[in-house]
Amino acid sequence: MELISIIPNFAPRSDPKLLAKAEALKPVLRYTDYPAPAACQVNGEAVKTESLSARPLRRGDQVLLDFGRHLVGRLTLNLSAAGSHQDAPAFIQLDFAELAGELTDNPEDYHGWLSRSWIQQEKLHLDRLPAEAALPRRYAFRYVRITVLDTSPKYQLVLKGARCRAESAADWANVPERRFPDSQLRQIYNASLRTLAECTQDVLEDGPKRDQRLWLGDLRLEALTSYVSFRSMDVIKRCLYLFAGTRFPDGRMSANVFTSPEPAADDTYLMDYALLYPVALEEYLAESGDAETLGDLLEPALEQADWVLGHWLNSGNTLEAEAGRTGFIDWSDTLDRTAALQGVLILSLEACAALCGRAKDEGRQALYQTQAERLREAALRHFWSEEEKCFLSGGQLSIHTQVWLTLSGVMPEGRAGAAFEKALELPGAPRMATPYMHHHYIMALLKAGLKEKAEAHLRAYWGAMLNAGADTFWECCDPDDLQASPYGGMVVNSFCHAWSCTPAYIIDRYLMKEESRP
Ligand code: RAM
Repeated sequence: MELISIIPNFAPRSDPKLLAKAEALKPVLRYTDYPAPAACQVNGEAVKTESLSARPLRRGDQVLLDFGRHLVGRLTLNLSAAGSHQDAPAFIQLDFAELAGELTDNPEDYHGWLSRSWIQQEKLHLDRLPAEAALPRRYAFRYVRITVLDTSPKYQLVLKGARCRAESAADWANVPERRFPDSQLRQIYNASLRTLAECTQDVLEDGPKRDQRLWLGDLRLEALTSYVSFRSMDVIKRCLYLFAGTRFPDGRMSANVFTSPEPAADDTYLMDYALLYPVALEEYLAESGDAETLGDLLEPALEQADWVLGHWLNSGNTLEAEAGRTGFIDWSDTLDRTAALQGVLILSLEACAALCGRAKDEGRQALYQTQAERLREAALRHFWSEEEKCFLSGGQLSIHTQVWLTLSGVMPEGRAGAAFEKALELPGAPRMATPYMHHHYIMALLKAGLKEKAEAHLRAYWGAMLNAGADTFWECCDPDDLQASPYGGMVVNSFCHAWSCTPAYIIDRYLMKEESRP
């Protein structure tokens, strides 16, 4: 499934008042300096980093620095020359990697549908040594490999030091103290907060390696996790204003927003992402009780559900089969998304009702509630197969459909567990590809009262990333195929990705016992 939308002459509709509020909420970034690690590798051999001053580097030499943790920031190298006079520029290449495995891939071999320019690589000429080479671009990495492309027969390059100035808007002082029953849960919790902290920048980015911008589905999950940890309320509010402030000309919200040079909606619409906006707004208001935001964002939020009702609902109160093409749900080429989207729509309508309730608009509150109920009844009638004892979408059985129709309250009492198992075990059924989908699967297990299964799945799925050496959680993970990528090559996958940060939320809100919260 390639997600490339290009609408010729697309001109987003902007609301200067909302965008001005978003601008005023820009966070102040916090900076932390990390020196080069004490040990590194030169041409594969472990050495003390301080010994590099006495180890001149020649053409082809490679230094590998492992900063010991994931960083989002800017690198500075301290370089000098040894030997005779520097008679030619030094020429070096830097490769940045979140996972060590990325360094073995050759960027030239990537032929997928995303831009190769996301691969974190830099080539530098150094005309005069000694020099402090401060790289202007921000990178997301733990490992940096420096390759000497050339010096000259007269002189060698000396790496005297390296440091990274890391940046994030997350405030660790806000994270409450927690006690964990075992080290696996503690490690999962910590890695999920590191993931969120690295994504908490000028906006809540989807991934600091790629795409470095605001995606609606990711934002909602980041916000939920932030409520139990950093409580970056202004950044969350800023993101909600950005989505409302720049939209499709017909009022629909874009799936993602560019923030530079000016905020601008992308010409990509994903129905489920837009429908989750009222949900995200309701969740923000439940946390903040911020009346000004309700006043500003209520109508843009309601418009998202209204648009779908007006364009895609048939007389039987189910979404047209074609509507499935406009949604995301998960990376999958074969997934029939219509029934899952009906579930998202129901949740969206419920959120719209709650928002109207907050605004004391009882009339519209009742209308949205009735509509949600009608869609729920219709979904059960239309998608439930009594023969299969699960939901089918376009005749297809998938875990995705079961999950969203459980989250939206359509799944008949006591049937979820068997339906989930059947969908997960059916050979050839669409598999869950992303932590985004695994998050919703866990939430559906919890909603169905299957708490032990939810915890076991959280441990197995996010634990698999930790076992594979993750510091931060990934954009895609198939524990049976760690090389899997929806983009035609793992080298462009992001290994610190917003929608993977939710274990801390799930642990804190659903799995942790009271006595673990001192
Ligand atoms: C990707 C990003 C983002 C996601 C969309 C659908 O390009 O990784 O996180 O929300 O796809």
